[in-house]
Amino acid sequence: RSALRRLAAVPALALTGGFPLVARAADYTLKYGNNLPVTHPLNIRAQEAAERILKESNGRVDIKIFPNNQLGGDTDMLAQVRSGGIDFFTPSALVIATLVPVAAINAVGFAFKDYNQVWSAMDGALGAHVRAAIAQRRLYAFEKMWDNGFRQTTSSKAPVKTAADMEGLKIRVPVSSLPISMFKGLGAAPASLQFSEVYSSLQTKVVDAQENPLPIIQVAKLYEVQKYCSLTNHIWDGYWFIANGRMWEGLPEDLKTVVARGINEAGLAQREDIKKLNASVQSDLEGKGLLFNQPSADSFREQLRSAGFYKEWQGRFGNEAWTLLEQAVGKLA
Ligand code: X2X
Repeated sequence: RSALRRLAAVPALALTGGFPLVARAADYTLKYGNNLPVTHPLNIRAQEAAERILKESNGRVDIKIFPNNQLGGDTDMLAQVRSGGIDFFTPSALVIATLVPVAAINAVGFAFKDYNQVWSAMDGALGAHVRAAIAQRRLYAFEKMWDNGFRQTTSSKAPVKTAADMEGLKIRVPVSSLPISMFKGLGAAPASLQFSEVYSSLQTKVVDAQENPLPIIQVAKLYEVQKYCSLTNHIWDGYWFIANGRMWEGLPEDLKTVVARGINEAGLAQREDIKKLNASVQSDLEGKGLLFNQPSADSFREQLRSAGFYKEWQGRFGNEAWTLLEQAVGKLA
């Protein structure tokens, strides 16, 4: 449950003629947990948002950030934001899909061609459809999704040049059924692990490969335990900024406005950060020793089609969501 603190400092103020001896405690001290290192743009912009919200609420809303899986892995944080143990969480679409299945729709393999398609879909009808599904689980999803990025494949074994190179590959994927189904469809041997376990599982060779956007490979130092990076661009992934529904409904309207503005505008700035980072991150990672290659998507898409991946997920997501996706990206299968 969120700490709703009363104004303990009021009597002190009265005795000192309005000069505050004790800093006034916030009315709402809210906890936000996430799975990323503090150096990731998501944490940098969230910190800025927290400072802005504290100021614009005149000290009434104080958001405390717990980055880098301090409060547990994704599965734990998802449970905590549902129970009210924490107030905010930023699960990737893949992760919140364990609770709200349609949320994985943006992660359908090789669907989005570029960021224009991504943001017009996620800020438009497809995103609205997912937010409505999230609301049904008594979680509030802020309007603007934050960027994770296009996911790329790294390995300590060999570069992935075509779908055939996926055969038998021991690859870590997030705890989510869509990437499991997709990598099985490609012939790989995927294993679901929380992000908190990725570095060590690569280091100890529990798995040989993983897949993540380049900024994550950079801030989590995965280049230290991987050798090859294949620019597969297989999934576009983003973070939903979500709040516990009861906490959100209980917040006065004026504070809801301040919090939503702070978070949504920080999300838009974070998208720009990732965009800028995307221009330089590959050469930074090359400097750190990762060897890059750029496969064509054709063999992967072909393999997924013949494995029945698109048909299966069209059925699982339902025609309404699938039609919204295809309106944004064109026919998939
Ligand atoms: O766990 C991952 O791979 C990450 C960091 O991309 C997500 O949050 C899904």
